[in-house]
Amino acid sequence: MLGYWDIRGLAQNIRLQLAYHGINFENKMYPTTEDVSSRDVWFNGDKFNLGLDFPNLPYFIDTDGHKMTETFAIHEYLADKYAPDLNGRTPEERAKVLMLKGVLWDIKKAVTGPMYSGEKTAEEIVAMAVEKLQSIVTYMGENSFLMGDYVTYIDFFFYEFVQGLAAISDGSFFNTFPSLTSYVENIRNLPGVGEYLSSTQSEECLPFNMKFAKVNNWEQIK
Ligand SMILES: N[C@@H](CCC(=O)N[C@@H](CS)C(=O)NCC(=O)O)C(=O)O
Repeated sequence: MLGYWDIRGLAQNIRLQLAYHGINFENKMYPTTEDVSSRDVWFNGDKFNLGLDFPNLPYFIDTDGHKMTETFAIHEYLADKYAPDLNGRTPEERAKVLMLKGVLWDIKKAVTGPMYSGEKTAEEIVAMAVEKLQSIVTYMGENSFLMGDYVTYIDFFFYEFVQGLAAISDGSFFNTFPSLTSYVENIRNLPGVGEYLSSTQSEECLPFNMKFAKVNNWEQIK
């Protein structure tokens, strides 16, 4: 079971990886309406009742009872268990995946903050993201995926990030980084992923951020 808010947020990347592994998971979603009390279902309900060591969202509870939180720990656990190459195939590759994880997390945090606070417009946020992502796009070059011609778990995270930026830029993000157009297609063509995205179970129609976010919120997605 994957637990998260009823948004894409930090969970869609994990949902995509689960789909890639062919796992038919329970997608537990906690409500986040504009009414703050809606979040009590998590904060005053499951949060401290599931036996999680470090209660947070997203969490993952495996069929054997193993329970965990932390987005990247979940990515790495699933990779270890179902497709270890997703963590990188050698110590050097694994180091690079970790490096990309650190860099992309910092950029995503920097870009997501203003979406919630409203201190920047969508255009300003995209401009900031473009500046920060230039090094990533250069690093990727003509690769099919971030690390080369093979997928790693950080691709699911980056794909989601790119999708979120495309959604608030009316596509201009892809004009700036045309190579990301084929990148997105490469992810969608991965086994399990395309099927998941086009299935009725797909959560792709969910908003990226919570309803109270000033940019990229429910209204803009509709
Ligand atoms: N370090 C955690 C951060 C998780 C986090 O910030 N979760 C936010 C949503 S993005 C939340 O609302 N958590 C619920 C809580 O604090 O109980 C991770 O990477 O998973």
